[in-house]
Amino acid sequence: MAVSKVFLFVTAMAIIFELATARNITVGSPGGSWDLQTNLGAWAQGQTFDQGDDLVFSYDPSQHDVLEVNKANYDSCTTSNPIATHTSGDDVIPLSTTGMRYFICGKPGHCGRGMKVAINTVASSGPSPPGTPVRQEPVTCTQRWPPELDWGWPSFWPFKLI
Ligand code: CU1
Repeated sequence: MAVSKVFLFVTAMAIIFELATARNITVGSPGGSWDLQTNLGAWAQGQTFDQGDDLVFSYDPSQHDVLEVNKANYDSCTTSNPIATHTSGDDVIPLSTTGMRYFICGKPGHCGRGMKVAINTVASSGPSPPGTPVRQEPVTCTQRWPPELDWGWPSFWPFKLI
């Protein structure tokens, strides 16, 4: 019994730790974006992408889109046969596995003008640095029913005996 409680506690702490360390990483931010002006290669060099983080592409969907492609198509800016196409302007891409992933803009000429980014996701490396936004999960409450049975008369009872 005591052992299983310890196990539950450790498991719960591990889950909480994972939630607290997963980050939303917006491409190009701060100071840039998924656009033609930002030096996305330099931006990616300065980032660490941990497994479990979310990659966010935030952009004007009338100007740009996001294609996930293989390395050959990334290198050659080939927009046909992408692995995935994202067009919402606020695309959240979970980095659920480690390794390289490649993203280019599918609009004519944009990839060739530098709108491309290669993301190297690594195994989670521990706590986020201070000031890094954490993902908030909704809190759910469990309510006992009936709620007032434990302590006395139900509140709808018209008379108090004492
Ligand atoms: Cu673009």
